Amino acid sequence: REMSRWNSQDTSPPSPQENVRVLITGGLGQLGVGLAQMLRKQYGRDNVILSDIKKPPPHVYANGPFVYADVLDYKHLRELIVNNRVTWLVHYSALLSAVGEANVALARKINITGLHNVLDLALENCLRLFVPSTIGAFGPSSPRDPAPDLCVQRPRTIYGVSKVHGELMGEYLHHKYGLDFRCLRYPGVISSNTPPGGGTTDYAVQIFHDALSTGHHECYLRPDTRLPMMHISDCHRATVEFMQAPECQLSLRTYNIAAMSFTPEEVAQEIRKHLPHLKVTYNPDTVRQTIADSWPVRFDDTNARRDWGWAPAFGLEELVSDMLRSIRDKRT
Ligand code: AKB
Repeated sequence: REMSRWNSQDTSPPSPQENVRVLITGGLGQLGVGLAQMLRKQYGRDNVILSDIKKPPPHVYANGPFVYADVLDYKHLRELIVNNRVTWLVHYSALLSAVGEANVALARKINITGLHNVLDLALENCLRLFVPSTIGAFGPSSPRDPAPDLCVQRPRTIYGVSKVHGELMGEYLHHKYGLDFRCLRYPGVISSNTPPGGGTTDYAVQIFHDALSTGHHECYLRPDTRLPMMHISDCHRATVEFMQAPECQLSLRTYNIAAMSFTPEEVAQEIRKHLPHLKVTYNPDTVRQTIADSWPVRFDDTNARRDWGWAPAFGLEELVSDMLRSIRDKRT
């Protein structure tokens, strides 16, 4: 294998002049469209290509290039990378925690076989590769409050197992062949435009929509279930800043990033400051409650803050005001 050109001791972040060309897989999930928007502002509209296996809504076509790409189709993915002179790959295709438990075989295929394709192609084509990991990469035997970057990781979901596998494979290929692998462990991500799909933290998005529509949210987790969470704009900014960080600043290849941690009852209380009549009832479902109980309640992100300057902008108060305002704006 050829050594990655990113293995050289470059010290400056890639600039638009270096011709960054990004391909985002799984681009129609919760995170792809917003990340593409942020990257397009910096690198140009046509240098960021969204891809997925679904047909996008018209506004996605209108805002920049979109192509069909199935991460299980190695040859087609290779063609896309070569023909489009791709230099960065952001790999967002994955089945999340709850939906993964409902379809383990499919989750294994997408999250593990799909990842292997992407890793091979990144190595072959000297790409800078970003793969998200998650709070779900930890399990009941991990330290939970806080969970550090390096500790025991024995998750009990196929999603978590596939993410630990991704972290280890990427780091292995980095050390052995110089692959420029970069991985952030995301908390639950809260967004107003794009719904999450099939995760354990999804209630923390739905509660805002319910608060503004019916005024009643039925929560599938217990009121005291504390989990790390983050506003989507912090998540996008962390991803872009991390991708731009000079290699010499990275003492790790997989970092925790944190912003806040809250329970369903705490977020409901904060929403009630704006909508006093919000009613929340609790009907914990065994699968998602068991998953949540095995995840960290807080993330230690000291290394990300020290190495590449990570700092979140949104706490719980700012998150709640922003979510209510932007959902309201869309409804009017
Ligand atoms: C999920 O709940 O599965 C995801 C995650 C925390 O990775 N949102």
